[in-house]
Amino acid sequence: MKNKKPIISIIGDYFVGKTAIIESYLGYGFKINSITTIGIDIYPLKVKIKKKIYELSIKDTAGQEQYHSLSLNSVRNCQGIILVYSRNDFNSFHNIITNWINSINDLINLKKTPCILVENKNDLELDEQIKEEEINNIINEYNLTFIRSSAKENKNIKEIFEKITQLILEKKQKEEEKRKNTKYKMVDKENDIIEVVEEYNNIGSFSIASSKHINENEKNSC
Ligand SMILES: Nc1nc2c(ncn2[C@@H]2O[C@H](COP(=O)(O)OP(=O)(O)OP(=O)(O)O)[C@@H](O)[C@H]2O)c(=O)[nH]1
Ligand SMILES: [Mg+2]
Repeated sequence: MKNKKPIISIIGDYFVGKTAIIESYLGYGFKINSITTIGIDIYPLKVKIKKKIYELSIKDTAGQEQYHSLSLNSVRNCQGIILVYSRNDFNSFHNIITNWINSINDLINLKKTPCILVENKNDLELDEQIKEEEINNIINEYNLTFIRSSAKENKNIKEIFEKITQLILEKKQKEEEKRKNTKYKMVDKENDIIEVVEEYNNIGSFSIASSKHINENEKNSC
């Protein structure tokens, strides 16, 4: 059995504040002149829920157009997704609903993947806002959790990472329940991740079991 941390991809257009959200969570402070992400940066990160600490691996992707296919590909082996748009950039919201979501959904089943939609830069006062109805349409269609944040003011940043961890734990619990109620048993298979197993060691980190279903006939050969 392989032990791995759950991987979360953070995705969205250029300049919406993806890196700022991660750095704000990690306590690195807020940079007005940030450096654009090139390729993918990986951040190890810890989340505390109900006195237990979980370890996650965050893939901070690049929003610039030339990196889009690389950023998209990062969702293939992840257990959760954080989609980010910026409150003052209607195009970044529009791109979530017209480009990012459809492209992600071509690669994985988004409705079955823990996913949070984040509207960042909520410290900015604006005359015109993205309509609630449009936001609701997309969150209802894809089962998304919606959070408004400000990396600048560190508002709702902790909540983003706590929520995605909770969603992953809930998914794992549901899968375990389903597994208990089936006559099939689980076997290990690399890169076929369908189960997240918590090992409550002293730091409470996750491990992930790679597994697949086999039927009764196959059992004997195992
Ligand atoms: N006012 C405000 N500005 C923010 C906030 N978050 C990020 N910014 C600013 O937005 C700009 C872009 O932030 P980044 O975190 O680099 O954006 P990104 O999404 O990682 O961009 P790429 O790496 O190019 O894809 C920077 O100038 C930040 O200072 C926020 O919550 N409020
Ligand atoms: Mg970045």
